[in-house]
Amino acid sequence: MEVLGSRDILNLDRALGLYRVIDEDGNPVAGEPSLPDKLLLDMYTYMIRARILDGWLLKLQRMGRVALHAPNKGQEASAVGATLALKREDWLFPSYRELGALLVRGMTEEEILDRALTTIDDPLKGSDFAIYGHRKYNIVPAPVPVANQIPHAVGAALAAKIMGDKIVTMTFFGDGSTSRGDFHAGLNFAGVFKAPVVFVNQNNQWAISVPLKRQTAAPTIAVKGIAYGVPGIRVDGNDVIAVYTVAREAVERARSGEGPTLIEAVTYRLGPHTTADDPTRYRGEEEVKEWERREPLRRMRRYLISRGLLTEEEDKALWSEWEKRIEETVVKVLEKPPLPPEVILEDVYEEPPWNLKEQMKELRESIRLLKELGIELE
Ligand SMILES: Cc1ncc(C[n+]2csc(CCOP(=O)(O)OP(=O)(O)O)c2C)c(N)n1
Ligand SMILES: [Mg+2]
Repeated sequence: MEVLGSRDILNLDRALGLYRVIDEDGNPVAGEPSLPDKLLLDMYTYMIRARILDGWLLKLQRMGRVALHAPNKGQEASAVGATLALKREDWLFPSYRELGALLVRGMTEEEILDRALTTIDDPLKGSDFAIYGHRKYNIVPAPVPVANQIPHAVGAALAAKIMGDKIVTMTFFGDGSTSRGDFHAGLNFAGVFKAPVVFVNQNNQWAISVPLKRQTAAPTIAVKGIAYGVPGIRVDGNDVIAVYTVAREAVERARSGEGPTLIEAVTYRLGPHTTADDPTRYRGEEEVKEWERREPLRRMRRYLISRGLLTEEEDKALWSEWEKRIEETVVKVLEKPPLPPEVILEDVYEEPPWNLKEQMKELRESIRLLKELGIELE
């Protein structure tokens, strides 16, 4: 009897290794990658945009304008590289730390800021149970409970397969999320039914204060896929070209009916878990410094310059162009009015039932009375 039937699925080398295209200093590891120049420059630009926007969200939280932010710094390559492998009609099921992925899907800085500041244009109308998402770009809102998005992505992929739609779903989740049942149920289901889904694990070494070695005794996260019949590929998550290359292969595999892939993108969260966290309480400075040296933007910049696709001057211009554009967007969004209070009763049912209609009437009456009394609503 043949055991599992596929040598590819059992490819332990890929699940235990670390695929790289450029090294930590931006030098090609094994020959020049054969990707179009424009794509390489786009990868870098998306990462710059994600880095600048991330910095603003942090500042806006400190200014009391954003409730909470999960910093992305250091993880831009995984989010940007993986999502660039998708097509417009595919669906993304992100977590809360993938600004770059939202940008690649087409969401603008303005839309992301509208969400974070819950302005009148917030695409999720103030919902507290979701983080980022946008129907227009096939981005399903990231749920607050970690890993819930994994079975969602599997279910959507299976539905597409049953309906004959040639779409692929991609989901992001952290290392800590692999300890939840949703990860295991999701992978098992996807493996059995060959769901067209790409699992992207952002292994950033920490789940708040829990280090990877307390999360699992397995040598890698990627190896976990093998037991479910899902190929696992471990990739340098700070090498945007490497992430894109393996994601493109996984997306093609899914689209051609061969089933799911688990990608482990090895990366590092350089900032705090969220704006409510102090990482100096649980990890040393040395470790952070070590990973700062490996951060994805510096190495891609070095690679592009050494390949002659970018000059030092062009690089500076690119940064200042986006710094200016994003600052202008922040100013614009800060001036927008907040969501009206009525949204708390909207979007629950397509047609509101009698009790919600009654509550809406009462709410409007209260708002009117408060206004009459000259009391401002925040
Ligand atoms: C089911 C559930 N348990 C606990 C939490 C609280 N929580 C939020 S983020 C987080 C850590 C997640 O770590 P990881 O999956 O590695 O993602 P990272 O934050 O590192 O990107 C925890 C425990 C939660 N949101 N949901
Ligand atoms: Mg983590």
